[in-house]
Amino acid sequence: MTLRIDVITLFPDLFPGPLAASIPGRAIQRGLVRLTAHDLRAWGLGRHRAVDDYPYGGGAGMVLRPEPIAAALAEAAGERAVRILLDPGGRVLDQGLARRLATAEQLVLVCPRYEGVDHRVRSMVDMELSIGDYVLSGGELPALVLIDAVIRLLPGAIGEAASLEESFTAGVLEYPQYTRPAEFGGAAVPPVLLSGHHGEVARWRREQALERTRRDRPDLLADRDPPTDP
Ligand code: 9D3
Repeated sequence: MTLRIDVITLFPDLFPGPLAASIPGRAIQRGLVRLTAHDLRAWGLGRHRAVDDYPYGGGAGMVLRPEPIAAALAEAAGERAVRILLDPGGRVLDQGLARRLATAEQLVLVCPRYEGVDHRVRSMVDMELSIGDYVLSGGELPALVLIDAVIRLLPGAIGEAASLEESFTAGVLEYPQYTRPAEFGGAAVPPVLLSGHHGEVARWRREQALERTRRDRPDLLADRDPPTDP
């Protein structure tokens, strides 16, 4: 099954951008996902294809008008599409939500620019999503982040072993990884990794991952589902 992703943006040239490389690039090439960027200006108003205007009540900057976005959504979004407005005030994207979005048939992403969109656009979408609490210049980078997070969850996007490991270790930080050389600048690779004892390696990695999580991201452990009984 192919996931359709349609992006509505004033800067369609930003797509696929970094998604052309590596894992998402291969997923696009293999047809796991069909990514289309639509130029919002195609639905602009009048001879100048206007998409924005001054805010009622005054204030700095310009606001995206609702009509071009409504027309773009009517054309790009199918019956079962999940319509998403990228917005700094939206729910912050996490791995659980990315997993849910990866099961959709179609995602339609609306990217704001300038001071954002007319408030009435919010009633045209199913959800408003942010990628974190910092201010960017528009919704395109957040859309690329969201698409990357979703694509790698599509069946066949990454190897089965990597996929299993990723879901098995979800909710804790990674264990420390090493490759050659066995000693670098006085720092040795932990001997257990060279021991060939797979059971001990697995236990060491679990302990290290939990320890790192407790120290650096205790919030992740608090949010985690309790372990299930075997
Ligand atoms: C005047 C108030 N500003 C909100 C903090 C207006 C505004 C600033 C920047 C409106 C939109 C933007 C552009 N940002 C996004 O479109 C955006 C975003 C972000 O800036 N940070 C994190 N996630 C996202 S999702 C979309």
